[in-house]
Amino acid sequence: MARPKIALIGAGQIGGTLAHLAVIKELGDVVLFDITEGVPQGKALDIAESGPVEGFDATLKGSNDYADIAGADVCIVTAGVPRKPGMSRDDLLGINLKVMKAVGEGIKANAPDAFVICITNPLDAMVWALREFSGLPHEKVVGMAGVLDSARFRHFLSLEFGVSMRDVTAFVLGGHGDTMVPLVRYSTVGGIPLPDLVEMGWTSQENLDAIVQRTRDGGAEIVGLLKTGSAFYAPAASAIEMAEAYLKDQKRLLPAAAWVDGQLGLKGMYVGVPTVIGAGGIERVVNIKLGRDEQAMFDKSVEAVRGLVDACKNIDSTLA
Ligand code: A3D
Repeated sequence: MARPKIALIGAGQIGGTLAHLAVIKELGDVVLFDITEGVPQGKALDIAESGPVEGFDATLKGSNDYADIAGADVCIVTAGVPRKPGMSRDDLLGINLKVMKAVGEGIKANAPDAFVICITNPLDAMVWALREFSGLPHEKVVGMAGVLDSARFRHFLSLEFGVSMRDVTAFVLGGHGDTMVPLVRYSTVGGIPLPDLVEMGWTSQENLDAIVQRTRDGGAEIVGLLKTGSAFYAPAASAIEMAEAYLKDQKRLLPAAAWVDGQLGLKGMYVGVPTVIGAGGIERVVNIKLGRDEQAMFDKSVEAVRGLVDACKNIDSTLA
């Protein structure tokens, strides 16, 4: 059986890391696409040359031609520009919307059967626009944010509790922005919910609140340190987890920016929710029950996403 084909649209910081992770995990053959000449070819060759040392069986190709993504099983989209210090994700909207148009048309023409994972910011609006431009089924187009935001939350919690990150589960919902909703009640250490751990004296409410805020600011913290771009190792690892869930039909329960139509009281929009990812793409949106405060935070986040989608429609009349 032929190896799956993974097309990475955008060969920048995240794109290169995605390529490396995909072949090390032997998820399939990789095509790195970018508009910049030489960069995808150089990164593909560099990673391919690590093959004899790493011992993976996969091919890599760099390209500036959409024809090379033909028949891809998975497309992961990072094309566009990242944040610089002082910028919000929303400041990227105008530039990256144009990029989504080109990418959406490229995928539509060459890889219409792919499972498409969008990473480009502002995430929830860009995944919506990418779906519109590509015309693919909603369940096959999804945004990566929740896995990353939850991973950040899990990392900070494991430091606080002095336990393995593997034993910390966490859920972050809503849009990928300042209004994201880390769900304390649904986050656990070895199955024990965080509010119980506060009662048990493992941490204080103040420390927990500070961790929630650090999670919300997790992207900005990295941007502030790097100064020349945004996070790329953890975002790439997160998207690879989603791609693997699809390619291996793992039915993983992962938070993702998915099309929600009916669940959580929402009608027809992309936002971060718990999903089941398997061979059908987004096979299920988990209709979790939120408490009153959680619902209020989620509603605020949903409004912020709606505002960004409206801004897209104002910029590009074909989207209205
Ligand atoms: P960067 O290293 O600049 O790579 C972006 C690449 O896109 C560059 O190589 C560009 O040449 C390429 N590009 C630009 N326009 C096009 C086009 N029309 N077609 C194909 N390629 C194009 O950025 P990065 O890899 O660090 O980040 C990529 C995106 O991910 C940015 O929008 C970030 O804001 C976003 N991001 C999202 C998250 C989430 O959790 C959602 C996290 C981190 C970064």
